[in-house]
Amino acid sequence: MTTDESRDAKNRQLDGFRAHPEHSALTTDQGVRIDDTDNALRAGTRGPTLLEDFHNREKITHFDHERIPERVVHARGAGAYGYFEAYESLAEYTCADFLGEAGRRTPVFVRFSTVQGPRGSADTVRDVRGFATKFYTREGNYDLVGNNFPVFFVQDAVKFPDFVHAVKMEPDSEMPTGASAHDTFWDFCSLQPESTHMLMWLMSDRAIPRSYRMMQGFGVHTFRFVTDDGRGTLVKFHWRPKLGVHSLVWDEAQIAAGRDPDFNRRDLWEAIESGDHPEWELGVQLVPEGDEHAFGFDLLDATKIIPEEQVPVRPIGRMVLDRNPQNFFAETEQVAFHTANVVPGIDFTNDPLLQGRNFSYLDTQLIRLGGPNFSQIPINRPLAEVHHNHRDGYGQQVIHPGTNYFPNSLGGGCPAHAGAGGGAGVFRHYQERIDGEKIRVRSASFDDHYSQAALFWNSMADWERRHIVEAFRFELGKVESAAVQQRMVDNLGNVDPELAAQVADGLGMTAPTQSRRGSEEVSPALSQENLRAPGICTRKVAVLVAEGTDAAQTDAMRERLADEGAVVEVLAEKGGIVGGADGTAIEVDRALRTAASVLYDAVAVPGGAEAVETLEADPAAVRFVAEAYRHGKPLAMLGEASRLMHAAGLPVTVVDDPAPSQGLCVGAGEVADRVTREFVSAIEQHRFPVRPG
Ligand code: HDE
Repeated sequence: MTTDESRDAKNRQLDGFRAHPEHSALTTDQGVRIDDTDNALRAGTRGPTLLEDFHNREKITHFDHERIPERVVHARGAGAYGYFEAYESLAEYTCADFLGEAGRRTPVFVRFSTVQGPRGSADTVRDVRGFATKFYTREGNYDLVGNNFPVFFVQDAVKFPDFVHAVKMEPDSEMPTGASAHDTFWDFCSLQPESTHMLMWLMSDRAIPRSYRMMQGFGVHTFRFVTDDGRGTLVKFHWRPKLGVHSLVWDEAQIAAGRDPDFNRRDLWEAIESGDHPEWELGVQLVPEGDEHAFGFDLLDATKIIPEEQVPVRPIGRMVLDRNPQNFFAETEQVAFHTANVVPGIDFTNDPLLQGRNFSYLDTQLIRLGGPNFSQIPINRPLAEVHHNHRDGYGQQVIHPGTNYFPNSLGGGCPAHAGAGGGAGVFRHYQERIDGEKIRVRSASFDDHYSQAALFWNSMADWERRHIVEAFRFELGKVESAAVQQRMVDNLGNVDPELAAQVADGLGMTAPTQSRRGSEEVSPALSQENLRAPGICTRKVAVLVAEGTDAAQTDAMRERLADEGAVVEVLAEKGGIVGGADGTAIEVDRALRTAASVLYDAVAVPGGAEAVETLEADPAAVRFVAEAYRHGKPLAMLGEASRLMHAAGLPVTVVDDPAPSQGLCVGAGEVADRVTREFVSAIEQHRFPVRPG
C-alpha cells in the first residue's frame, strides 16, 4: 500500500470519488439492499415479468444509458497519470507557477490517441497521434493539447470541419475505418496545398509509432510566455521521449492491427504496470517578441515549424507517467481537454487555428459530457479552489449557498475580483496592440506551402524517403479517382521532382512536367536517424525454443537482455515447460501461436540440433523469423539456429566469426557471447531497413 504522503495531490483528491466495493452487499441506486439480481420479479416461475420490479428496471435503464458520444476526432485513446518536474525557474520568461522553481512537481494526466478511427479501431493505423497533457497546477489546470507532429493540415480552424469530414470514413459506406487511404481525404488535400507539409509527416514513419512512449509531442502553435510584469516571449513546446523516437514499418503495422488492435495502449499499460515508467523531456523554443518577423515564414501559421537548428530546443523539465487509470470511462473517456485551459504566465497568439480551437474544445465537451458541469467530473477537477457564480445545469454536484451574482453586498462581495491588490497568480491577458480591418483574408505570409514540405523531404535518410514514397503509393493507390491521384502527384511536383516521379511511377501515372525543388534547406533534427536514444530498455525480445534447446545459451541470452532492461519472452509451441538439451527445464512464457513477430522488437533463437529441427518444421516459427527479417528487426541465431534462416529462405551465410551485418547476429560456440553483445547493440539501433534479399 502506498503511503498517503507519497501520493500526489490529484491522486488524493480522487480518493473522495473512488468506490470501495470490498465486503459490500448489492444495493439499488438508493442504497436499498437487494437479495437477487439473477431473476426478475415475475408472476409465477414461468409467468410474465412485473413492472413493479424496480431493481430490474433501474438496472436495465442504467445500462441502456451507459454510452456517451465518442470524441468527433481522437475517439480512440489511452491515458495515464504522472508528474511533471521543472528543471529550473523560468521566471525570466513566465510567471507560470509550475515552471517557477527547480524540482517543483505537478500532477498530470496524459491521453494519447489516434485521430481518424472510432473508439474501437486499431491502434497501429497510419495517422497522427494526439498527445494531450493536463497539468493540475496550483494555479488551475493547464492543458497542452498537442500531437506527435509539429504541424497541421490546415491553417484556419474554419476549415477543420471540412478536413475532418474528408478524412473520416466516407459518409455513405462508413469506410475505411482508421485509414486516410480513400478518395475524400485525398480529394480535399489535393485541393488544399497548405496540407502538403503535414502530408509529408503523415506519409512518413512518424505516423506509425512503435509506442506512445517512443514518440515526440508538439504543442504545434506558437504560444506566449508572459512574465509577472507583462513581458511576452513567443514559445513552441516540444516533448522528447527518453527512449528515443521509433516507428513500425507499414507491413508490420498492418499485421499488428489484426494481431493486437490494442498494440499501443497495451504497450503503455504494461510498461507502467511493470514499473518502466515512460518519460519525456519538455523543451521550449523561445523567440523574443521583437523577432516575430525574423523568419521566412509566419509564426502564426501552424503548417510551419521553427527548425531546431535555427532556434534550439531548451529542456525545461521532465514528465514521468507512473500510474494507470482504475476505470477507463471515468478517467480516460471523461477527461476533457481544452486549449483555452491556460494558467497565469501562458497565453495565446493570433494563430487562426489556435483561436478556433479555443472555441471548439469547450463546445464539444458540452455535447460529449452532457452539459456545462463537466469540469466537476473528478478527472477534470482542478486542485486549485473553484469559486464563481455559474449555477445549476445538468449534473450539478455543488451545493452553492448564498448569492449567485456580482457585484453583491449580501454575500460579502464574494467571490471577489482576484488580485485587486496586484497579487501574483492571477490570469492577465497579454496586452497586445491590435489594429486591422474586419476582413476574411489570410495574410500573404501564409502563402508558401512547399518550402517546409521540401525541408522535411530533404532531411530524411534514404530509407525514410523510401518509406514516404511507398506510403504515398499505397494511399493514392487506394484512391479510385484518377483525377485526384493526378492532382496530388502534380502537387508533389512542387516539393521535389524525384518524389513526384517515384510516386507517379508507382501509380502507373506520368510524372508532372513542371516539377521543382521546394527548398534546398535541410534540418537534421527531423530525421529519426538522429532521434535514437542509448540502451534497449523495455524493448521486447522473443526467444524461440523447443525440446532440446541449448538451455545455457537461452539463460545467458535472457539474463544479458534482462540486465540491459529488455523485456524477454520465451516462446514455444505450447505453454508450460520444455526440456533443454542438457535436461534443464526452460520455462515458456507464451505459446507461439498466440504471439506474432510484429509484437516484438527482436528475435533470438538459441542453438540445439533437435530443437532447431523442430522449429524448422513448424510453419509458425519459420514465419516468425522470416517476418522479423522482412521488417528489419535484429535477429540473433546461436549455433544450429542459423539453419532456421535457411528454412525461412533468408539469404544468410553461416560464419563462425560473424561481423554484425544489418542486425543479423549469427554465430556458434565461443562467439556466442559476442553475438549476444552485437544483438544488444543491434536492438539499440532498432531497425535495419536495408537488408539483403
Ligand atoms: Fe483538436 N479537437 N482540433 N487538434 N485535438 C479535439 O476535442 C479541433 C488540432 C487534439 O485526448 C476535439 O475533446 C479544432 C490540432 C487532441 O481528449 C475537438 C482544430 C491539434 C485531441 C477538436 C483542431 C489537435 C483533440 C474532439 C482546428 C494538435 C484529443 C474531442 C483545426 C496541436 C484530446 C475533444 C483528448 C480533440 C477540435 C486541430 C490536438 C472537436 C477545431 C492542431 C490531442 O474539440
